[in-house]
Amino acid sequence: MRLEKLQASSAYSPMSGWAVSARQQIDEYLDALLHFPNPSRVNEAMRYSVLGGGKRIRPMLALAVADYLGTRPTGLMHVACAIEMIHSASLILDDLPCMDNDRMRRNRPSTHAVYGEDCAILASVSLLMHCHAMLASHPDLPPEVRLKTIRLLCETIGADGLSLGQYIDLSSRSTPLQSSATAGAHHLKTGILFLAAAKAACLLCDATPEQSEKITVYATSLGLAFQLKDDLADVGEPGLNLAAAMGVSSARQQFLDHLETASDAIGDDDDAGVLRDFAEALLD
Ligand code: GRG
Repeated sequence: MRLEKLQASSAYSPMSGWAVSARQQIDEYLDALLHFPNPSRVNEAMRYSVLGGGKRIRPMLALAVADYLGTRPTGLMHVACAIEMIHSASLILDDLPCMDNDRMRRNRPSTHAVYGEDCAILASVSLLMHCHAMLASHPDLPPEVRLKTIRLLCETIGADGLSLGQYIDLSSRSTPLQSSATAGAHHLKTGILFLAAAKAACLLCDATPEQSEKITVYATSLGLAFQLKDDLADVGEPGLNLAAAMGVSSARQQFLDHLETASDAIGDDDDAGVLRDFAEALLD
């Protein structure tokens, strides 16, 4: 399929009705999931980090995959929002002085800058626990789907997933990586959570193995393209940067290659419109 198709005008562009309404639904759902009758300081820090204006890309991807599969099962918003909580928990940790040491996030002070390092770490751990507990206890998710989803999320976060990606990123600051290893770390730091959002939607929507395979390739390529786009904008700044490691023009070409792979995976029939438009809006 030609790349132009992926870049065609988008009903799902950031300002489209679909995206605006999906984001609003996600924001409202997250707010309700993080309602604590007698909030402690840790609860406040959890709310501060999650409800602080993220783009909600990962939960929106889960909704877009479900739309592609033609169903929005009960429990989908729960799972989509659990993934956003994991994303927020990872950003709290990433901003800490022992990691990226960033006092600003989303144009406002990062969680530890407001609540202190102790409270920020506890908020991150509590968010991770909260999302697993709420999935484990969701009455409308069949037990097998609950178990498989929780396992998927644990593997995504753990020592072979996000945590490893972050460790590789941090260690690369003293020992620079080859570009092939940087690409692997990219997948673990960013792509893996895109993939988890897509796979979780496949689980809930009972996708066929063939559909799951297509969506896996699509989400993996999208995650890699997303991180490359970020790196292209950040060349020259400290930290792991694939565009800097491989050279800007090769990185641009690889970005287009990932888009093409994503586009080819889902094909060009009408059903794939939602995923095509989502990719176009994300990577515009
Ligand atoms: C135990 C959850 C956990 C994680 C441990 C700290 C860590 C390992 C991982 C962090 C990895 C990291 C910071 C990846 C960067 C991901 C990324 C591209 C963030 C920006 O995503 P956007 O643009 O952000 O979607 P918004 O603000 O829109 O949500």
